[in-house]
Amino acid sequence: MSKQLQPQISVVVAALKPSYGIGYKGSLPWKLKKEMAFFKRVTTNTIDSSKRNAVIMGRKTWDSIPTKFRPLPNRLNVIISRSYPNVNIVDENVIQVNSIEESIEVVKNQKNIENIFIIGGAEIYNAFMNTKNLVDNLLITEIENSNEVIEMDTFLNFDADKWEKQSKTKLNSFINEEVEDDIEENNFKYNYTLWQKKN
Ligand code: NDP
Ligand code: 14Q
Repeated sequence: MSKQLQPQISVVVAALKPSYGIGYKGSLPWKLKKEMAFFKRVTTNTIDSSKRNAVIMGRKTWDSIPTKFRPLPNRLNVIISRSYPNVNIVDENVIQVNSIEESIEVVKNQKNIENIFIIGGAEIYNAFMNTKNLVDNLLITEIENSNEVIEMDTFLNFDADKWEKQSKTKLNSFINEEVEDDIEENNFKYNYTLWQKKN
């Protein structure tokens, strides 16, 4: 038996450039079926079949997921709210916590977690990304739009100068699959990208 490494922490987000809009009225500004399937694969798949991944999200993002699809299956779901007690283990798939720090602590105390994915929304992304050296990777689905106006009220605070876009080879090996380029769906075009912190 080999010694366990600490799980890496990765942000997973789909954002519309150039404003990095991610939400509208508590939901997603678009419906992208293949992007949703990518999100599901990336956050679920593990190399080691004896492990699972953790997904960490804000209370508003939890509320936005249709009840029949939550908790997100085959993943440990960690929900952050200021109105929760310190740590509340609801069942084997759901843990409630009341801080960013506690969300990481609780996952690190669980056995057999391969990866930690921060899945939204804006307040949670911004808190994780602005805490130095907390996030290892950003998996950003960069969406471009074909000139129509998309209504958005929630934005990612993303400073591209602090992060370095990695090669497609590195992205493929990180997610353990060969991604498609320039996917077109519902008048949107998008690409999956991997970013790491600059030194
Ligand atoms: P969040 O999902 O980030 O949830 C915010 C809530 O999380 C707060 O109200 C609070 O819960 C809790 N919270 C936040 N920070 C802390 C903290 N430091 N300590 C304790 N609790 C905390 O909401 P947003 O409104 O920012 O984002 C939601 C939007 O993002 C929606 O439109 C959603 O569809 C979109 N989204 C988009 C994604 C994409 O990839 N495009 C992915 C995920 C979401 P409480 O109020 O209970 O105290
Ligand atoms: C899928 C959108 C997405 N893409 C990427 N690249 N990163 C992300 N973090 C997310 C996300 C998200 C949260 C979310 C999930 C919001 C939501 O708002 C309505 C619904 C879901 C959702 C819906 C599902 O239907 C079937 O399975 C589902 C899983 C998640």
